[in-house]
Formats: sequence, structure tokens, C-alpha cells
Amino acid sequence: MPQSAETCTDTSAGLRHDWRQDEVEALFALPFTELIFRAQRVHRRWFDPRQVQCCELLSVKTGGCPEDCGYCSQSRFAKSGVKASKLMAVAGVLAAAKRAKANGASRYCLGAAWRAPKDKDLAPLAAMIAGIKALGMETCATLGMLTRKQAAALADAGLDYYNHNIDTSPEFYDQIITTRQFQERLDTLEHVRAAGIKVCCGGIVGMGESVADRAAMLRVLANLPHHPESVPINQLIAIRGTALEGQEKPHPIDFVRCLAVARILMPRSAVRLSAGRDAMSDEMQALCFLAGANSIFIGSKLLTADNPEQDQDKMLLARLGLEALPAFANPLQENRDSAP
Ligand code: SAM
Ligand code: DTB
Ligand code: SF4
Repeated sequence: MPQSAETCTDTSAGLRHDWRQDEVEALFALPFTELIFRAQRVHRRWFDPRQVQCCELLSVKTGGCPEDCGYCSQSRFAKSGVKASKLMAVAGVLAAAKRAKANGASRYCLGAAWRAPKDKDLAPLAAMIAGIKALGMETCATLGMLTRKQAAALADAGLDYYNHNIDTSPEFYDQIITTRQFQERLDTLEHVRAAGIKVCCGGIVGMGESVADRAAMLRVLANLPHHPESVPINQLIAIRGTALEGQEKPHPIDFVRCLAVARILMPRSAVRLSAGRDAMSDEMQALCFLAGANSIFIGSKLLTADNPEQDQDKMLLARLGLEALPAFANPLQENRDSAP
């Protein structure tokens, strides 16, 4: 029998890794104002609610990807018009990172349309990572699947975060991607964690999944041995030419619920209001922050899709009285560093 929401949401004792599906679904079923109130309570316990962490993305290797992810413009199976390009040169990446820093980004994330990097790619990537760190920014990369050895090499290069999303629930996964298994995502996450790199892992909302799938995706994340330090929640950008091009957007309230549940399940993680902001009103984004989102991508491009213009974001944050912080304190990280 599903447990009542009254008895299942007390996270005050700390981090849980044993969430049951019915407990998470009960959170989704709460009255919206009650859910937001609980998420706010958790958020304020661990974070300064005025602070927003800002990352900027750069696609360092675009298009031509052999995977068939139904949402992605960079898959070979998509007819999106995105052209395949080679890995960018280090100097171009560093020049772009410098501009991102000047615009207020504290973390720079390198994205590549690979199933997995080749070992020969690791040396230029290491040079990019070292150069970005020398600018005083945190580094993140999202390059597809990694072996244990590749993860260790990226850790040696100084990589702070690795983004690798589970994207959706284990049950819905093969409706979206058939060229790799859900378990392979978990294996890479394990290699990243074992190498000592911080984990950025989340998924996409609005691909035709059920509320139970959304709950299952967040449950899997929360029940990992360590919560990801960063949890990106993307709203599907239904890109023309992809398998999901005709997909309707979720109702804004249903999307905001996902952020609130992520905040409650993973109290000390940065929850990122990720792709899809360009199609969201200021009011919807304000609700997302109220639900506990405290990280965004800035810059007018994500990987291939548009993101709000920098000036628009600056105005939104100012209107809401939020601060884009260069030095963002992540309590999950502090806690892990100080653990015996
Ligand atoms: N190739 C690597 C991989 O798949 O792990 C890294 C890049 S991939 C584009 C990073 C993530 O972006 C995906 O896992 C997905 O969650 C998100 N994403 C990609 N296309 C998207 C879209 N159209 N709308 C929302 N999120 C998207
Ligand atoms: C994540 O969760 N979202 C970002 C980042 N991690 C790599 C990517 C969003 C991509 C949006 C579609 C595009 O730009 O092509
Ligand atoms: Fe390739 Fe990543 Fe796009 Fe999937 S999401 S097609 S792995 S670039």
C-alpha cells in the first residue's frame, strides 16, 4: 500500500539512499504548495537560497554521434542538420572559456558527441582542462562512456566534475535509446566516482514518460551510493529532425514538481534547472528556484540549442534578487571532504 506523504518526507535526519518508489510517488502527489514548502525547508537548511551557481557549456566535438538517443540533434540517426565536426583546438576552447568567465560562469563544461572518447583524445582534453583550471574556473566534461582508466586519466588532468545523465527511468530507457543499456550509464558513473571526480547526473523531463518514470529516475539518483554533487534536470528541447520532435512540453507545474522532489531527495546536491529555459517564462523559472533549483547554464548556447541571452538572465536574477556566485559552496562536497 502506498505510504502517506505525511510519513515519508522527513529528510531532516540527513541523506537517505533507500527511497522506495511509493514514497517518491507520494511526494509527486502532494498538493503543489505543500511540496514547494517542503522543498524550500530542505533547501534553506543546506543552502543560501539567494545563491545560484552558473555553468557554461561548449560543444568541443559536435555531431556525427553513433548513439541513437531520441532527443539528441547530434545523433547520426537525427535529421537535424547539425554538421559533424572534429575535436576543437585547445586555444579556441580556452578563448571561449575566458569569455565565459568574464560573463560570470564559475564552471566550464566541455561536451563531446561521442559514444565514448578514444584514448588519443585524452591528451588534448587534458590540456583544455588544465587551461580552464588555470583561469580559476571549475571544470566539467561530458564525453560519453568512460573506462576506469580513462576516468583516472581525466582525474589526473584535474577534472572536477563529469556529467553523465541516466536521462530517464530504467523502465522507459529503451523507448528513448537502444544503442546502449541503462546499466552502462551506471557503470560509467561508478568509474567516475572511483576516480575521485565529482558526479553530475540527472535526466530529461517531457519525453512522454509517466509520473512513475519521473519518480523512478529521481529514486535511482537518490539511491546511488553517493548523491551526485550536481543534478541537472532538463526539460526536453524537442529539436526538429530528432525522434522526439513532436513531443509536447510537460505542464510547467509538473516540471516544477520534478525539481522540488529532486531537492527533497538530494538535499545537499546542486539541482540544476538545465536545458529548456529558453522556452520558460520568468514566472516558471521563479517557481523552479522556489522549488530548490540553485544552478543554471548561462550563455546563449547550450550544445547545439539556444539558451536565454546573457542580458536576459542577468535581468531575471536581478529581478528575483538572486546572486550568480563565482564561489558557490556545495555542502555535499564540503561534507565529503571532511568525512573521516
Ligand atoms: N555524448 C555524451 C552523453 O550522451 O553522455 C554527452 C553529451 S549529451 C548531449 C548530454 C546530455 O544532454 C544528455 O544525456 C541529455 O540528458 C541532455 N540533452 C541532450 N539533448 C537534449 C535535448 N534536446 N533536450 C534536453 N536535454 C538534452
Ligand atoms: C545536461 O544535463 N544538459 C546539458 C549538459 N548536461 C551537457 C546539455 C543540454 C543539451 C541541450 C540540447 C542541445 O544543446 O543540443
Ligand atoms: Fe550521442 Fe550524447 Fe547525443 Fe546520445 S546524447 S546521441 S550519446 S551526443
